[in-house]
Amino acid sequence: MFGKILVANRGEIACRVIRTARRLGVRTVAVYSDADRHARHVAMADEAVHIGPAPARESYLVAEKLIEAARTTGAEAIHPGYGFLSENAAFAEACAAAGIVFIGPPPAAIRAMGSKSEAKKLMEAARVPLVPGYHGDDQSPALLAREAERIGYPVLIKASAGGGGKGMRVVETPAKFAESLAGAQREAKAAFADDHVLVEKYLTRPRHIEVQVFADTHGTCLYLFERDCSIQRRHQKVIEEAPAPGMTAERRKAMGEAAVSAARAIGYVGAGTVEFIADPSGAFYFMEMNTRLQVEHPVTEMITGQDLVEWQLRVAAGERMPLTQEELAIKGHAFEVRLYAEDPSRNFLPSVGRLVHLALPRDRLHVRVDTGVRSGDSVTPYYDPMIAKIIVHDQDRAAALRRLRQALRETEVVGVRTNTALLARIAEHPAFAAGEVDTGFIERHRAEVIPRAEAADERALALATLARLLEWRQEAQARAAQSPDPASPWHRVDGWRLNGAGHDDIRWKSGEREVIVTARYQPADALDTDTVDCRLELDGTQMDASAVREGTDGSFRATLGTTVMLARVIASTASDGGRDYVVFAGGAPGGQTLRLVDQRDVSAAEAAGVHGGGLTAPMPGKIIDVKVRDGETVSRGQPVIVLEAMKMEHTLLAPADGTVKKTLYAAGDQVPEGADLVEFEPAEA
Ligand code: MV4
Repeated sequence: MFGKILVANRGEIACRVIRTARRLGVRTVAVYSDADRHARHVAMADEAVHIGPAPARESYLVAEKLIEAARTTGAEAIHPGYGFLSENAAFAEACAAAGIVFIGPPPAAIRAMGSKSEAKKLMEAARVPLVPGYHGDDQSPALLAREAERIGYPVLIKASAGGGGKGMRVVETPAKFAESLAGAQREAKAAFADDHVLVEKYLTRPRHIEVQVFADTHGTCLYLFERDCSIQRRHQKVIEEAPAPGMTAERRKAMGEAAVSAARAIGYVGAGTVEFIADPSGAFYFMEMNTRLQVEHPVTEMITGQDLVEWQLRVAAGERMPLTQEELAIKGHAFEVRLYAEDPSRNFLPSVGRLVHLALPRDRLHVRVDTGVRSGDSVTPYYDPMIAKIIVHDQDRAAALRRLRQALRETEVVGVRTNTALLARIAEHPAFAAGEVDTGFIERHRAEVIPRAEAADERALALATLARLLEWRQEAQARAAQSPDPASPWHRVDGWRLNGAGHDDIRWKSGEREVIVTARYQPADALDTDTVDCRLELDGTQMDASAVREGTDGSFRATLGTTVMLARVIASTASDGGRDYVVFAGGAPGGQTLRLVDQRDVSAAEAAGVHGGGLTAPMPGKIIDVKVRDGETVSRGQPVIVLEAMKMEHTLLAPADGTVKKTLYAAGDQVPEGADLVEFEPAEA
């Protein structure tokens, strides 16, 4: 076993690898960019090496810096994690050339799976099932059209060099084939500098089922069963589970053996995943192979009781795998959800900012949380905005789903917008509970699972008001303590009025709605900072309300009418300077956000990046497409600019009907956050 390894990654996967290495007595070297100087993975490692500026292309993607860091610290091996250089054959070769073990597959295996069409040829030879189709070198339109006829419509045209759904076109009828082919070839040329395409039978309502494989250097190759990753949004996995709902033992064995054949066909070593697409009948077909450990590997670990990073370290050190195929078995069911900093109300645009408050479910028997951040850390625009993976396990799918719902109710994030509500709505959805999962699930149920910016409910308004009143009491006590006259009536906070019972009006904004909550008090003789007793009036209703502070984290025990509950309300200052109060209390997962309205409040439009007459960059990135011309008339919501940031494409839309006066950047330009991208004249101007 290695004495010391370098972890060439960041975030949760770096922390996860370090955790296993530490358990095995292997010392660890972390690497970090300027943005990660104080990151969790740096604190967890035995030593750490600075590798450059925040942008990944200047740090985590610079092979020489990673190899130099391993050399100077005496690390014998490098674990690449996932993403970054984990599937870069040249990096794997550079490690070997430097006498450093690359913890992963041989470079030739990485290359073999790098091209879609090459991979399919290898799979065909290994008798791994492929979707009926054509992936030959003859790319003449006439031949491709004949092949489409042979396959039978609808067909799918895919870019050979593509991936992740890019460069795919569904063709329903022969009449549309030529035009779709030309479009797909143009797109493939533009995106991948390679216009080769393949044509396949289009599978409707497919499921994404992948098989974890593992091979050592002693000729053993086995499978650790399957994961269902069909719950995706725009080719980003959202919820993964193992085993796959409805899987039969026979099909599990067939898929496992097909996956092992695929791995053997390319001389695989280490952890790998063979992805299949399955149609409603259960027939499955090779899609692609990932030559790395995947984000969702924990669900496999939970149902098999194995630590796949330990297996990686042992196999890379030349050891045999710890178990045989016969010794592996499935126990129970596991789910993983990916908690992302993204804003559902802005088309799931990544949401960057400081994690003012982060409360994740406690690690315990049935719950595991893999994260690379802590409260106070920031989600930056430089890297994938995943906050944490929440993994649950129990004896069967229904029990595991109950654990997942509870874990999501315990998840609290303030400071960035998140997809918590989306995750909770999917987990609560009857179709999901019934195991009716396929890649179209989110789109099919979008009205129920994609949260809208809804106004906070009455309970949230009351709880936020109680929190504000408690805050006032603490502020008043602090002022009194610093005053030469602590008993002065000016320090009272019971809404005292010269000519009437004490009351205060607190004004809230939630969604498009503004609400005033009036709090009426009984005269109090002493200033008590930890309790509030009042009568609340809002929306024409009244309720007796009280709060007793519990702890210092914003928690309090509240009584609203006859209902008693534990609530937590986190106040924070938003990027536009306004005060937001996020209410977490037995209700909407993800919390409900209220803006405290005071006269200095800025307009919502200014906060949303639309000001004056233009469109601004919501985060730093590269312009990859300008979809409008100067002088063009556009309608509200029309795509105007496509910006690449945080490994994703973001389409910026026209904020209103109007005219594009001038586009200020061209495709290929790098733009900073807040840069004006378009001079825009709203129609009503
Ligand atoms: C398909 C398909 C339907 N029929 N191939 C999407 C990206 C890449 N992983 C392959 N993908 C698909 N290939 C045929 N012949 C539907 C998809 C697909 C998909 C596949 C797996 C997971 C999510 C998906 C989302 C949309 C489309």
